[in-house]
Amino acid sequence: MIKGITSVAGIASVEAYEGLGSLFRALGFEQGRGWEQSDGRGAAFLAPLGNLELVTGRVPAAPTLLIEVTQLAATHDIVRGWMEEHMRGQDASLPLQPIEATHWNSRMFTVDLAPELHLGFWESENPLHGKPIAIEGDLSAAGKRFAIVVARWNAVITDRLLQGALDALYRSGAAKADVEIVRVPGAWEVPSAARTLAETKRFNAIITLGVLLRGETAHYEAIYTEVARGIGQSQQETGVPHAFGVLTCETLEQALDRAGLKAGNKGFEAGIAAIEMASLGPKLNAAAGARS
Ligand code: DLZ
Repeated sequence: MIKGITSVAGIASVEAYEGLGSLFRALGFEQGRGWEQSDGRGAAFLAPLGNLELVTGRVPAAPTLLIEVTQLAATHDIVRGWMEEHMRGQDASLPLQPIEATHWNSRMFTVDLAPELHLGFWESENPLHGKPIAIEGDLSAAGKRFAIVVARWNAVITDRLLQGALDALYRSGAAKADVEIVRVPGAWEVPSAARTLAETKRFNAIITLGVLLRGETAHYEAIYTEVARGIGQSQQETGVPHAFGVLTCETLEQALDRAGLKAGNKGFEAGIAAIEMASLGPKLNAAAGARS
């Protein structure tokens, strides 16, 4: 039932709030979905793992907000560089402590980034500590850019697929300005448009949508094979994830079932896959970097 833990830190000044956002992004936090109201706003920064620790007896002399990292010295350098730039002139002795050994087989440094924000950054001596069981993408589309290529042929169905894909993106936090929709004549044209978009490197993922009906297409298999191959090739050669939402159906009824009736909406599923893959790439690169 438990899904996650949120620690809320109130920041008194707007300047400090905005500055801290730049530091947390530089440290590699993933930006989550924020909020804004007339009397305040919030910015979320996501970490792959979290835990709530209850302590009794000897309480460790550590801040109550601890961030586990994989490269403590590099983290210390980033924090020091940021403080020198953002807190210059405020206090000659920066409230950044050196890295020290803890009594729990780790090394840690503490820092006061704001009067309300006392943090401890630490790294375990055991390289496997805190390692997630699997690396996987998350389902936040906030701050990511998507292109959707949708075929006009069989528009009664592809429009529903498009609505499904947009539903997935917007409900997962994508901004409307970050979603580009491109319409092409038919499924045959989907791969080349997807490739052109992917090559711009402006998008974190591409969603391809179309419907091929066996009865309507003389060389159904040949067309389908080329469309699937072209989309797959574009994904592999550009390195930009492409979600595959091109339906191949025997009948119109079958296609309708997959576009929001009996068998879900394949456009929605393609949208969710695109969101997940858009965040997986950076995580895989970060994991590879941490290992090297
Ligand atoms: C020509 C054609 C046919 C017969 N059937 C379909 C179909 O079921 N689904 C689809 O998306 N497109 C179809 N097309 C159009 C081709 O994909 C393509 O747009 C045209 O051949 C022009 O290149």
